[in-house]
Amino acid sequence: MVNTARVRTLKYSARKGKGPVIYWMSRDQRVHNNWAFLYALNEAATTESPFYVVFSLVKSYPNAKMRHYHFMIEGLREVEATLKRYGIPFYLLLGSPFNTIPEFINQSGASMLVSDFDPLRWKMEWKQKVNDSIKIPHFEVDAHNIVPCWYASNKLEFGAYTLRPRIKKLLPEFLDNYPVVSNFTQNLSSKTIDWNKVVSRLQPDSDVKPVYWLRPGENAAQAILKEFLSEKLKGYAENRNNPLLDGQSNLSPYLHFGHISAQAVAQSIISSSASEPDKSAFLEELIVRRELSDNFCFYSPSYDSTHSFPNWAQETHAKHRTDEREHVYTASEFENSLTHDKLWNAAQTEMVITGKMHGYMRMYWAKKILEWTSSPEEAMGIAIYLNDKYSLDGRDPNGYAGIAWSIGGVHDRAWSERPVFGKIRYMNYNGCRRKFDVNGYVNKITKLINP
Ligand code: FAD
Ligand code: FO1
Repeated sequence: MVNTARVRTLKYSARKGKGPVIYWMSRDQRVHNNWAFLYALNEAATTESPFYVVFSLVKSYPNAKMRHYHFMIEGLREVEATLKRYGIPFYLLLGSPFNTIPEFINQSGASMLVSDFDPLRWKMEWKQKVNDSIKIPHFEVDAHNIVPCWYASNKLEFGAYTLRPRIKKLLPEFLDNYPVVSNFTQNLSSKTIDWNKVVSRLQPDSDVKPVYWLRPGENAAQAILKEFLSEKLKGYAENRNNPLLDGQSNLSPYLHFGHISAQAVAQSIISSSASEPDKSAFLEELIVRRELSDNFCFYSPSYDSTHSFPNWAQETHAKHRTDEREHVYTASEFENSLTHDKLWNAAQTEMVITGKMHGYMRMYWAKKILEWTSSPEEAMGIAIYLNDKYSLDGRDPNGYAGIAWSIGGVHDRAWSERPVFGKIRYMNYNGCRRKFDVNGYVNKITKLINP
């Protein structure tokens, strides 16, 4: 029922007995359209074993703030309620997975562990440590990519142009239909979670407040998708790069936390009646660009450092390292929108206030950080720090790839050489003015500050 190419064995061990099958939910925090969930459920059903879902909530997730924990926990509350309806126990474990998961496995007498794929280093470290202290088989399922990351390519891809043909060829095999969960319910139950107590024990940094313009969770994600299909897909190819229009889908926080399946989104786009140019423009981003980011993080563990830049970019940065910078700002000047450039300041303010900067502005935003810092290393550090701290969709492979593209030419080619940037693709204020009404965007953001 689950294409075996989506599954890889992280811990070889014979499965003994009929103890519970555990789905350790982490990246794909949803019940429906989730291949990791379905694989574990099916393994339990075929051996008449109990099926439990667990989530290990860590206090110190890298640079995560109240804004992110709020969005995620609201989504997990919905997961708990949905699983209760299916009679599937859901356990929220507090602490680092390398302690909580082995402990839960021992206490529950589990016979198999299933987790969902995530190429981020700290996630892979979690799993390595868990594997070192368990004796049961551990399978990992790629429930995030349409074409499983390790199957689409077994190496670091140079860019969209090298990964796209591989994905296109495999799509028909992996755009298969999800089985419906309700055929597999079991009538077990788990203690209802006291979420207020969870949040008070978590005490996440409240210096970055939750946002309320996007409702978290699986149901809200479906509503956002429905609105995109009916209101915004038409004209997407044109509108998506204009920061004055609300032309993007706003799906990225839901995709980041796994509240919605990219495969299900793709299937609804493909079957919609929108024009080919609009559909292919969106699918290029949703499938090729997004799955290219996982390829980048999976095969380039230094994805959050300049070591991940291609050689031509490393050379050009080395050559221009001592170029005179017209402006140099500190992290706090950037963070507080205190540069000389009102357009850049507006983009930063949009991210701080709403938790989501417009996609076009993200490129300009990151490239100017390269231009106005004394080194590419410092630029990477500041861009990642600010993006992870304020963006709802931060701490994501798309972010590390997007910042490495902007600052280090990852997945891009060399352009005509100039000071500071060297051959890294350049973007400037006048280029933005040619594309959209800069003052209109600045005014739109100013209204956010004084509504
Ligand atoms: P839509 O235009 O509606 O796109 C739909 C989906 O396609 C997105 O949710 C995303 O999953 C995917 N997608 C779109 N553009 C890209 C892209 N360039 N690369 C990879 N996938 C893409 N995306 C994040 O999810 N988290 C981040 O932290 C993040 N940081 C970025 C930083 C920089 C400097 C740059 C240049 C890009 C970054 N992106 C990031 C990629 C992209 O800007 C966002 O995915 C997009 O703006 C999210 O808004 P949306 O879902 O409304 O976009
Ligand atoms: N994943 C977990 O398994 N446990 C957590 O406590 C957790 C917290 C968290 C906070 C902010 C954030 O942006 C992501 C967080 N994640 C957590 C990971 C998330 O579920 C995604 O899997 C990855 O960030 C995407 O690669």
